[in-house]
Amino acid sequence: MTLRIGVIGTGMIGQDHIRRITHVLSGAEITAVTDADLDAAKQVAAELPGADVMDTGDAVVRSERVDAVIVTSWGPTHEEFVLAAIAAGKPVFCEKPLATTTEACRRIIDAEVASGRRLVQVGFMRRYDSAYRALKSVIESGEIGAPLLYYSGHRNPDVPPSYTRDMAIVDTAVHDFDVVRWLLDEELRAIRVLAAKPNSLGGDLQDPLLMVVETASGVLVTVETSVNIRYGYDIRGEVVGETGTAALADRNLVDVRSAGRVNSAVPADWRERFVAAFDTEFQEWINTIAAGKAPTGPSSWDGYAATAVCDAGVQALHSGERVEIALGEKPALYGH
Ligand code: NAD
Ligand code: ISE
Repeated sequence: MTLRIGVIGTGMIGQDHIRRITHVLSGAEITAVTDADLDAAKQVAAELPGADVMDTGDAVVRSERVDAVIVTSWGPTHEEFVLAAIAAGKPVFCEKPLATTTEACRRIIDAEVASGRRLVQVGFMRRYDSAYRALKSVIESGEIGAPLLYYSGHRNPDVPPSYTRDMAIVDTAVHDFDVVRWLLDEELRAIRVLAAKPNSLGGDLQDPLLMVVETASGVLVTVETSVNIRYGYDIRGEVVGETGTAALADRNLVDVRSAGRVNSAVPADWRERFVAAFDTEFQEWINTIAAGKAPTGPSSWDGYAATAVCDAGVQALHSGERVEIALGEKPALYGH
């Protein structure tokens, strides 16, 4: 069966996902699109012979020609569309964040639990990256002993003028929070945020930030966000265990040695760095949903937990204090 997908939000990442589903992956087609800017949606649909342009996200969800929904609109709109998909009993892939407040994430969890089955997957694509998957295997193998420290470096060459200081946490570090929960298989319990000497290229932005996050078992995680670093898009990760360390290696296929120097490329942005991860993420989601199974990727609980760390992180940034994270009990629908 070909999975018929409706896309809400045809901006930058919406178009990128439509491209991969239409031209790279198999088993799915785009049958409906919408955007708050309808002309933009029409332009995207012009390249998609089978796609209807709908007036609203709600119409996409309700369309009889849509089996599953992708939400790639702005973060504050995610809750409405995810709840609509759950109400319609349709699987929904929501780009990060699941929602922009813990309360909104809780409402999504409540609705999904009430529906009795998992319908929601959140777009934390790092879990599908081959280097991160290899790092997780090393940790789980016990080869480096129990993890004690983890460093997560998240560097962007630049950010748009609309990027605010809180976004270093809620838009950028949200990926680091999710991936460390997944790598170490435990929740995060407290966060402190320190602002370094500001990068003069970032205008008034407090950049870089250094976050110190404690896991439930006491592993200390440092997250660095540097979002004006110019040289490229660089994602670092290193775990220090009791008897060894393991780090994401540079993912360049070729090191060039010439004129007394070693040179290797750095990705330009998240699209280039995670292109294969996004492809794997969507192919696995399409295969699972088309087979009539529940999604197996990051859940509403994962989206909620990451947003809860972000909320605490923003509070910690503003207050300078250590802020605790209380998630409450995890519903049985989301496993152990
Ligand atoms: P964007 O601004 O390029 O696109 C968002 C689109 O949503 C816009 O075209 C806008 O008109 C549309 N929109 C807004 N409100 C809408 C509504 N109510 N109904 C329909 N359309 C609406 O933004 P983007 O960079 O594509 O980001 C979209 C989402 O993807 C965000 O949540 C962002 O955090 C996430 N994102 C994830 C990654 C990743 O690495 N996984 C990377 C970039 C963006
Ligand atoms: C962007 O929204 C993403 O999700 C990227 O993965 C991240 O690196 C970037 O900082 C965000 O702005």
